[in-house]
Amino acid sequence: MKTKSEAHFATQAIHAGYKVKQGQGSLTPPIHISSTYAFDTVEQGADAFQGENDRFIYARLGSPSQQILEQRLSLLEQAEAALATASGMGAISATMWSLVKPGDEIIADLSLYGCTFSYLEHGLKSFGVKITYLNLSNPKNLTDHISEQTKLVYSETPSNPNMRLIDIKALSEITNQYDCKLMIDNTYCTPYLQNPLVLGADLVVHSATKYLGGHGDLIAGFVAGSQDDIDHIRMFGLKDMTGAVISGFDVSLLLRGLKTLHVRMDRHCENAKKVADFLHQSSYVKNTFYPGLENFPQRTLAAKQMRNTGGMIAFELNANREQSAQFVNNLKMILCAVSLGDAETLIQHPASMTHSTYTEEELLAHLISPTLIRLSVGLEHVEDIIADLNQAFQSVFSASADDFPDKGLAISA
Ligand code: 4LM
Repeated sequence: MKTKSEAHFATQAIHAGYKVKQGQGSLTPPIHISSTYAFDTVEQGADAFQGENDRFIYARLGSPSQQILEQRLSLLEQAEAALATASGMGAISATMWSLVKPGDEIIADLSLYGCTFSYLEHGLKSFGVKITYLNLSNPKNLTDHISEQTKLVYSETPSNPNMRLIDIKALSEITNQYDCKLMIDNTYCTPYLQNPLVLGADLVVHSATKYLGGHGDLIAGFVAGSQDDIDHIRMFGLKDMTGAVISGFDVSLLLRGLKTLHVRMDRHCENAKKVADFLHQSSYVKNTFYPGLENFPQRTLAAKQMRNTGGMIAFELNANREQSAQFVNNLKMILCAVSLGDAETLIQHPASMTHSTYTEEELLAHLISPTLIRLSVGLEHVEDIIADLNQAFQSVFSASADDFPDKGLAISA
């Protein structure tokens, strides 16, 4: 048997960071809910505050069960260290607030999760940080713009909701020439499918609410990177600025979710490929965006940096916005909900929901189509997922099926 640090992903997802003797033999690590930790003496407390011993101090700085989680997450992302937070937004905001100051520039990709966009646009910008949005799918756009003022380059890949990829290695070769960090949101892929740090990024963030938890019963996030960066984010962005601390109960749920991540992701990918093929072949669908499709424009990049093509699909119907909403409303098993990565297949209309933080003009400028539909393919039997999509197509389009004989016949929105 290999040692823990050399073990395969599945083994680390189940064992890393915890030995049963730490928990008096309990298979499941104990939940620590204590808010504070007692010292033997004032001197011992003083040393703890100076980082001169490894005593726990107060739960805003960590707890024994959080430490297990963080060790496991750092191994899965092949990072020196990780910091768990109360939400994905907690990880993103604690990290950015720790790394930039007024006058600095953040360059972000055009297409971002709605609340990340809102945080940059309405949060950091109003504190004097310059925010520039570029199409980072073309690394030349970064080369042409980056300067000494740029301290952070930020992107999701694939992007939420429109599935654009960015080349992590190519961007890191550019940021490495500056005093600038590359930060990647790896929520859509999880560390099972993609490791941004291995590809050259400096920091990776996640909404652990999604695939990592996997059961729609917690909100959490994490950031991983070098020990120095994580120490700084913990002691400043988390402790003093956001206070976005993960609860002991959510630590436990997340550790449970991680144990099955690899098995669930394999099935998410398998189901999503079949659903994407179905959508691609349907005459009711104008465009299907999924990295596993033959006609996906960035298929080569997907094969280079992702180990599989994931469970998220975006598509546009040969229909206007009203008919697209009607299609979603006619689904019977598939649930109309935000969030993603759960066992249940979830569908939503980004322009109305997750990305309603963008104005109509901003949606277009940021390459987010107002008629785009986002599908998080779940773990139900794939034939039932496809049957539900099919019956919703029939109920919306059957009366006018003859109007949609060919792919590519778009009715303008
Ligand atoms: C959603 N997303 O898309 P918390 N990064 C990415 C995300 O998709 C999200 C977050 C960060 C959705 C939530 C309603 C790529 C969230 C933020 O929700 O704060 O854990 O993660 O449906």
